[in-house]
Amino acid sequence: MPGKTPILSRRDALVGAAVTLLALQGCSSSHPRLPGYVPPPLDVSGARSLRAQAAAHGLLTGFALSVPLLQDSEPYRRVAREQCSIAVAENTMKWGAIRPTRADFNFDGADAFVQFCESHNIKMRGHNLCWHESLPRWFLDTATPENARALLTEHIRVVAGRYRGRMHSWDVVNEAVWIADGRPDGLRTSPWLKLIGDDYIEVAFRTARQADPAALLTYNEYGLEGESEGDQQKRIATLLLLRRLRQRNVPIDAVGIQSHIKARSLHGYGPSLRSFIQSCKSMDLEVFITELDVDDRELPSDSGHRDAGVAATYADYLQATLAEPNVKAVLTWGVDDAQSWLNQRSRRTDNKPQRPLLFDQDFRPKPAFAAAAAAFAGRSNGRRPQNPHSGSLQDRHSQSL
Ligand code: 9MR
Repeated sequence: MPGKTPILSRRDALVGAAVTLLALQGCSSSHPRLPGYVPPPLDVSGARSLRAQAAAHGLLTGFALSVPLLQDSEPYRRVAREQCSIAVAENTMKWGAIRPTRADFNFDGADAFVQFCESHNIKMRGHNLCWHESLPRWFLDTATPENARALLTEHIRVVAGRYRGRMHSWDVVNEAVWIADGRPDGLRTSPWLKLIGDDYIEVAFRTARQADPAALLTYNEYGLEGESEGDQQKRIATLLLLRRLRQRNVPIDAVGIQSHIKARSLHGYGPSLRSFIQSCKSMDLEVFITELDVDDRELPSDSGHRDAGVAATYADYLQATLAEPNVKAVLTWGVDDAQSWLNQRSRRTDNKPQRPLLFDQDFRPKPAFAAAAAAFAGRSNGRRPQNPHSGSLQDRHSQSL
């Protein structure tokens, strides 16, 4: 395995602790098909929930939720209401879902998500207002340099305005940096950039602030996490973008680090990501881990081993990021392994389903759950005392937890 460094041994120690914890609670990391396996009656509700453990350490936590599953599956709803203090709709608030035609907005799914969250005291992230993907066919066919700015601002005014005062945060612009497009500023030549120009990001944030002044406005990005040269370039381009926005007084409050990470990645996770998060702090930006999951394609077939490797990666990654006090929320991209997008988009060579999340296909907590809980608990050790006289953004949101 790559990277046999002190980080690995610390990680292995944490996983050992996580697995021991589960064993003590009556849960095994074994796979259901191993002989003698009995499905564990493990209770992770109440004080043992991630939501409770996160709150005790200054964090919000939860999942990306599928609205169709919220409507169809009671076990899914149960885990969501037990575990989440914050949630995001995986697909239901995207352009593709909300804008069937130029003239129509369909809020059925988004309203159902909001209704579920509000009735269970779960804060909400809105995802997303401006992205190069999930754009409806009519948009691609009819948007022009003449009408694109109005289409963007109208959409943000209507969608963010509908939920004004109710969202914790919006992903206002998603994935605007793409080094391979070769621009000096690192921006992606997305339809928005081509139609509006490079100030589309600024336009989106300013419109979102007007439409929903209380929500934390977030720039959400992936590929920022690792130690590779590509991730380093993306971090630099993203920081330059954030700095330009700050210099122009564009209203932005937070950065979403998506965190689609890999088990046993060659490059690991840690020092460079922490320094990125610290740079965000120096710009008075909060950080949310918005789409955490662990791709297990580099791990062997056996699911017990895979669950341990995935848990190790959660432990390592969360320990690194949660040491930074401006990290305020951790959301995984899905609830249970069976629903993960990775099982559509990133198949394993052995054709076994990936096991990237905190709950298995039967909604049983996995070793990764215990790893996350242990990382939340460990956060208090690294927390700095708060200055009660400071009125910073960070303090304001700590108070709202
Ligand atoms: O998980 C989402 C998948 O179901 C959708 O088909 C896809 C396209 O809308 O988007 C996936 O979610 C993405 C998120 O919106 C932005 N970051 C990357 C996520 C995984 O692709």
